[in-house]
This record gives sequence, structure tokens and C-alpha cells, in this order.
Amino acid sequence: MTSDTPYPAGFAWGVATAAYQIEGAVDEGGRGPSIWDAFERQEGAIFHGESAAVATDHYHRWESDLDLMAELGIPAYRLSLSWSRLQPRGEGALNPEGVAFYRALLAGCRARGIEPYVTLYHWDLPLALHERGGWPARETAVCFGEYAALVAEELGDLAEHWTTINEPVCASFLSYSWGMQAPGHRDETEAVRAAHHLLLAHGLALAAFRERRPQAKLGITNLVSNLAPASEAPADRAARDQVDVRFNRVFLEPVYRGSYGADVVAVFGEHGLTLDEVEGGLVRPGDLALISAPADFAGVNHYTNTLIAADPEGWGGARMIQVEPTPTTFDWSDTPEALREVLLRVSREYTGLPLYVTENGAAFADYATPDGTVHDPERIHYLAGYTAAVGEAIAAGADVRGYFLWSFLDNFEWSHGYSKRFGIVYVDYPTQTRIPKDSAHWYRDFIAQHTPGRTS
Ligand code: IFM
Repeated sequence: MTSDTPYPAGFAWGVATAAYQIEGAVDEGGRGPSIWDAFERQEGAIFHGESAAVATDHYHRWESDLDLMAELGIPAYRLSLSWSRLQPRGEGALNPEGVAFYRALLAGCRARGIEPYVTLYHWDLPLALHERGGWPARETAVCFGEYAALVAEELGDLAEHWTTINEPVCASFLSYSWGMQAPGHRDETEAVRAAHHLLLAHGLALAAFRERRPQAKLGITNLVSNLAPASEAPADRAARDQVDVRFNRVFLEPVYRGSYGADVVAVFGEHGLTLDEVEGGLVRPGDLALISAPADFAGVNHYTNTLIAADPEGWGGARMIQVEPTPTTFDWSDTPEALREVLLRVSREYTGLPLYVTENGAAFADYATPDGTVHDPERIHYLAGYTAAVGEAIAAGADVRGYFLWSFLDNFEWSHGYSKRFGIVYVDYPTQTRIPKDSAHWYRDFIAQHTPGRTS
């Protein structure tokens, strides 16, 4: 640590993206369809019926995108692999064209002095596996372990840090219970089964990768929301605890404590989660040892700071209200202390592993001015606050080793289509022109200032 920065030497400053949100080229390079390709075609699933078939065309523009990243002085890049590009049907040998694409991309990062941090799964399940039951089926987790083994063999030499699963809460509850993400189901039992199988997939992938690449640093990324009761009323406090179980604890407890706690089982027991491992049940003998096997880091994504009020009509009898101020186009808060609290909570209550903020950022209504510049003072305000909050968490004892801003490019924001711009680089979608926003220049200078030995 230097005297003028709270961040330790070697701190990874980066940006993050995900394959489906930027790559496009959905029918090229031998890629198979994923659940998102199918979900997009459902009436009303995506804002304005938009599609990620082209997205930011990164599949064709990856070299100039990496050049821009290097010009902006960004030393680390968290990206995800498309499972259905690498394994079009979710089983069998890897697709050579997919392997070649990702080998070139990862080597291209390193050639530019950018360290890649790779995520194996960011929600784009091969459609063929969905047709065999998707995440509610145990077999999907087994297939994921096999996929991870092949990735370790074919690509594992090109990155040190590997995340197994991104935000299992979204790939389970938002996808199988809330109906807002692919495959758009509304069935709480399916969601609980998906949640357990995503965690099992993490465990199987960790073991497979570890065996083939013992030097790799491995972990899972959870979305961790900061939650407080809307009032001191017992009903609001109880509602807050319900949401904490459903959103945070159902994932953090098995991974970092090796069991679903009694509160988690009290909420989800009726859907199959058990304290004990049951032969033939959802949680089977050996599952929890796999899920909680030692990892090398804990990934934390953070966006929301939420008050919880009792509401019999809401999910788990609760209603969520974003803490003010909520200037972002998602109505999410600009309240950086929430990130500090989340990092301290994870490090104090769950794990002493090094933490990485694997995603944090905000969407604003950015536009290009006639002189071809994009001014986003709100994002600079947001980033200044949240990066400072990371420093505060470190000063208070959290072992945070990196921060990945979401996102590098404006991109396809899932069911919200292109309506939410999270990038520090503006994308003019009709022409695919990239324009670094003011925040990109701010981040470049910030990184230089907080990286010993670097200048902008
Ligand atoms: O765009 C998403 C990303 O795919 C997962 N984490 C949250 C981001 C913003 O909603």
C-alpha cells in the first residue's frame, strides 16, 4: 500500500462484460443457440422486442475493442465465455472455432498488457440442455462440470483467475420464479432446484478445473444486495430477513459455510432444500462438500441498496424500495456506503478469502453530443463514490483485491434490451461507433493515480 492510496499493491482495476451482451454473431463460428436466443423470441420478453443477434458486434470487433481498452489504460478485463459457442449442445467435444475465438481473445488481452479474468457461465445456457430440463435438472450441473474440464484443458493456460458462475440468484430466481430472464418461467420449486444445481455446478467446475490447472485461482461470483428494514416495525424487520435469505443467504451460506442454514431451509424446505444431504433428494450426499470446497477468492457483484417493507402481495411477503437518491435509469441508488457495508459483511460473516468486486456500475441516459463527445457526470460521481467505498472497506479490514466496473461498453441489458447504458464507452448501435465517455477518461486517470508506478 502506498501512503496516498488505500488500495494494496497489485490491486486489479478493471472493466467487465459478458459474452451474450456484447458478442453478437449468434449464428456464426459454429455457435449453438442458448436459452436467451429462444427467450428473445417470446412476445413481450424484451423491451421493444430487441435482440442480441448483433449486440455490440464484439465477435468481429474484439481487436479494436481491446486496443481501445489498452488506450484507456485499463489493466484487467473480466469477460465471460459463451457456453453454447464453445459447446453448441452443452455436451461433447468443444467447438474448434469457439476455442480459436477465445484463445485469440485471451491472448489478445495479454498481448496488450490486459489481464483477463474469465467467467465460465454468465446465463447463456445451451438450448439443448434447457430442452433436457435446464437448471432445475441435476444433469445440467454435471454437464457444466464436464464443460469446465474441457475449458481448463483448452483455455486454462491463458488466464489465472476463473469465475465459475455469475450471480446464481439471477440464473435461478429471476429466471425460473420471477419470469423476467430466460427461460422466463414462474415456478418457485423450479427456481430452488435451479439455485441448488447452479451451486453444485460451481462445485463440480471448481473440482474439474483444480485438477487440470492447479495454479488457477478459482471462485464464484454472487450478487450481494444491501438490505435494511423500511421501519423498525417487526413486520418490516421480518420481511427484510426473508429477502436476505432469498436473495443473499441461500447462496452465501452453502458456499462459505458448507450448509444451508436453518433459516434458509425454513423458507425453501417445502421446495426441497434440506439441512441434511438426502439420497435421491435435491441436496444429495457430497453436494455440500463440493459446493463449499476451498476457493481462492470470492466474487461480489453489487448494485442495489434496498429498503424492505412487509407486503403480503410481494415475493416472500416483501416489497423492495430503493434507497434514495436513485438517479440511475434503473432507479437504483447512488449510495456508495452500501458497497462498503456489503464488502464488510461478506468478509466478516462469510469468508476470509480475498474479495473481488466483480461488477459494480450504473446506467444513465447517455447520448452523443453533436461534437461527438459523451458527457456522463452522474457516472463519474457514482464511480468516485463507489471506488472510495472500496477503499473504506479495505481500511476497515476487508481484503479486497480488485474492482471491475460494469461495463466497458454499452450493451444488451437482458430483458431491458438496449435501453440501459452502463458502459464507460458509448456505442452508437446503428454504426457500431465507439465513443469513450467522460467517465472513461476519468477512470483512466483514476487508475493511473491509484496504481503505484503507473502514469496516465
Ligand atoms: O448487465 C448485468 C450483468 O449481466 C449482470 N449483473 C448486473 C448487470 C446490470 O444489470
